[in-house]
This record gives sequence, C-alpha cells and structure tokens, in this order.
Amino acid sequence: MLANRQIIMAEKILVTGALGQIGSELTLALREIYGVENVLSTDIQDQENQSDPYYEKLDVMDAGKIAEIVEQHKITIVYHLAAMLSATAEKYPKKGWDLNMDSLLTFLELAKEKKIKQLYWPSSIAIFGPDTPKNNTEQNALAIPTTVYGISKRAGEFWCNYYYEKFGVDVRSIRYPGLISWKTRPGGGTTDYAVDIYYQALEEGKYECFLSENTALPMMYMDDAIRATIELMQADADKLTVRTSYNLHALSFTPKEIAEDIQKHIPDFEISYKPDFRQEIADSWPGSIDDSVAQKDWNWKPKFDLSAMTEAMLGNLKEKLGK
Ligand code: NAD
Ligand code: AKB
Repeated sequence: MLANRQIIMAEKILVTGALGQIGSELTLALREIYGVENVLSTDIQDQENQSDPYYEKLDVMDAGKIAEIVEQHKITIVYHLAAMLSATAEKYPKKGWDLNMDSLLTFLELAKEKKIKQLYWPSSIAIFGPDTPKNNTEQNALAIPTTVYGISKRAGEFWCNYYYEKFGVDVRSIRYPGLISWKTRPGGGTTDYAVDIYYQALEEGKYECFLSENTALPMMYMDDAIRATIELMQADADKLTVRTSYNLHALSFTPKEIAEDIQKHIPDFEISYKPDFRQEIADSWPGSIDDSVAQKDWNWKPKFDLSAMTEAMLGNLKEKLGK
C-alpha cells in the first residue's frame, strides 16, 4: 500500500485545456490522488482569480513551450484535453483541424522520445457518422464521420494506435458521449443543450432547444466520466485491447425525455424546439453506445442514470445559482 502511494506521489501530471468543462473537474480529482503540487493545470485562457499557484498559461499549438514545461516540471503523465468541439469546429474547420491534430502529435512525439511515459487523449462519439448503426453502436462499427471535429477525432484515434503499435507509446483514450456537469459550463458542443436545459429550467422556467424533441444521443454525468478516465489510466496495460479509443456508455435520452425528467422536480417547466445547424451534426451521431469492450477490459460501469443525474444537477445548480 505504502509502495503504491510512493509510486503515485512520484508522478508529475500536466493537464491541458484545464479550465474547460472536463479539465476543471479532472484537475481537482487528479490532485486528490496525486497531490495538489504534482498536477500542473494549463490553458490558453487567463485564470479568473489567480487562485491556483500550480497554473500556467499554455497554448498547445506552441510545441516549444510544451517541451520546456515538460522538462522543467519533470512531467511524467499528460492529460491532453484542449480541443475545438463539434459546433465551433464546423464554423472554423481548418483551425479546428490544426488545433485538434497538431497538438496531439506534439504529445505523441514527446511520448515516443520517452519525455513522458503516459498520455491520455479524449475522443468522442463524434467519430461515428450517418452510416453507422444508430443503436448500441459497437466498438468497431463503421465510422465515417461527416464533421470536422469527428474527422479530427477519428484521425487522432488512428494516430494513437499507430504510436502505440510502432513505438510502444502508452496512450489511452475514451470516446466520451455528451458530458453533463454543473461546475463549468460547456462550450461549442452539440450536446451542450443537455446542460443548458438545467440552467434555464432554474433561471427561466423554460428552454428553447436547438435540437428536435426526438433526437436521442448518448450522454454521461461528469462524475462518471472523471471516474472512467482515471480508472482507464490506472488499469493494467496488459488488460487493454483497444489503443484507438474505447466506446463508453451511460445514458441515452432525447430532449423530450430530459424535459419530462426535469418536470418531475419543476412541474411548470416548459420546453420548445427550434433546431439549428447542430441538428444535422446530432443526426449523424449514434443514439446509444455498446461499451462491452470497456466493461470487459477494465470493468467499466456507470453509476448515474437519468433521474440520479437530474437530481444531482438541479440540487447542485440551485446552490450555485442561489435559487
Ligand atoms: P471545453 O471547450 O470546455 O474546454 C477546452 C479548453 O481548451 C478550454 O478551456 C479552452 O480555453 C482550452 N483551449 C482551447 N484552445 C487551446 C489552446 N490552443 N491551447 C490551450 N488550451 C486551449 O472542452 P471540454 O468539454 O472540457 O472537452 C475536453 C476534451 O474532451 C476535448 O478534447 C473534447 O473534444 C473532449 N470531449 C468532450 C466531450 C464533452 O461532452 N464535454 C465529449 C467528447 C469529447
Ligand atoms: C460535442 O458535442 O461536440 C461534444 C462531443 C460529444 O464530443 N460534447
């Protein structure tokens, strides 16, 4: 036990995109395990109130600065989260591609050169496309993405597998579904409606959804996503059979279904629908995911169903918004 603790405390972790929806919570979770001073949080943005002494501003397009930080802080593990998400990348395709690809290759190269020993990089259900079977989409289902974001994530998966196969790089990845959380608001995604709806339910009592009422998408509460990420990173390497990216499942619901669940707590809550360009993106993605390989390889199991998530979201947001 003591030996395990010493091994864990010897790690120095770098998180990129750490001020984002996932990074803000993953950083806290990692600091609980590895110690605050051993987890360096970085992002291209300035920190809001300069409260974190272990924060550094870092643009992940700056490969030189990344190498400098890795050397200076003796970084051993990287969680590379910075990216442009689906809706924004459709507006800025080339910028989205450059950010999502170049930065991943920078970290894969550092791992190849043994400057870091482990890399986490998230993929997405966006790697699937309109030709993919919609329900219980399997690990190796046909994946011909039609969004820039999806193309960049699919290509990134292949790069991860390539660096693993050719150079033995220990890179691990999860295809997150839409993530739902209350601490930090999401930005630029197609699944963001499932977060916005809780804020608007409490603040306005109504919500105009940018997806149509019967658009089913795979989703997950953030606590499950953070636990999955850490469990995958701590799993025995020889148990892992996937080095592209693991399918992961927790929930599947439509805007109508989440609204009905909110109405159990806020009976007067009203939802209306005004689909925009994000409808086409959502229509190209699966409705639910088969994650049997993750279950088998590293015992993945979600804890939050829709009603547990709604309770947690409304309870935490009420406190945060002073409602
Ligand atoms: P987010 O948009 O909330 O956060 C991304 C962060 O990256 C932001 O804080 C942003 O300031 C930072 N960033 C942008 N450009 C940067 C740059 N050049 N250098 C450094 N930082 C930069 O995104 P998120 O939801 O936290 O997603 C994190 C990762 O998880 C992404 O790779 C995303 O594709 C993946 N993912 C997220 C979801 C989800 O539902 N949130 C689902 C699937 C995959
Ligand atoms: C998005 O909607 O872009 C993300 C994702 C599913 O990757 N939430």
